[in-house]
Amino acid sequence: MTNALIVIDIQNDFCPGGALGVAQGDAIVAGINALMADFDAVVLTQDWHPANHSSFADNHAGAAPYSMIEMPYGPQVLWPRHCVQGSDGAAFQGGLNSDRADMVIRKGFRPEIDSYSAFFENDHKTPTGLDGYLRNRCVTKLVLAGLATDFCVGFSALDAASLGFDVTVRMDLSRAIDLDGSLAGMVEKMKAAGVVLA
Ligand code: VGL
Ligand code: ZN
Repeated sequence: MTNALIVIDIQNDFCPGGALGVAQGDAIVAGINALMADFDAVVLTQDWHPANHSSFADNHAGAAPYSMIEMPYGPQVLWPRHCVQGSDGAAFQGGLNSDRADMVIRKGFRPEIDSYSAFFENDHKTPTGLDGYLRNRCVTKLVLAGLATDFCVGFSALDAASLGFDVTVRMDLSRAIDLDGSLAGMVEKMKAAGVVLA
């Protein structure tokens, strides 16, 4: 059985001091680096938005960060501007062993649609290509870790399970934004989907 470690969005903007800093987001980096040796494949994801991205609150006149809007594909949280393509905020956190990555997958680069999941954009239809990459390498077992548990890690885990992968989320090596109970909600969804929470 071929396994892959999928490291979600360990980027400066999701770490303390960043535009969308997750509490203790940097505390998981050493543990993730240490885990890499146990895997056949290591994939890193990078949230990678153009400046005019529709998930940025400041691209919607009068909209407050963390408010909700209705997009053609469903409800969408409006975020503080983060992970703009090529910015320091979008770079991997400096301690992450990015040299070990076999593959870096970027997501959220279309202005009109956000992408939490590493597999599909938020319309749940547009693929990122990661499923094809993993199948091509005969990967069947995935372990996910990173930022944030209740958004990009969680939605990636749900999609991976529905695509038929054997999925574990390392909760100890992930940290949450926790917006209005979003962490508890995501934990329930992951359990219901058969994701192993470790
Ligand atoms: C994320 C909000 C917006 C994440 C990305 O990586 O969890 N959250 N963009
Ligand atoms: Zn984003």
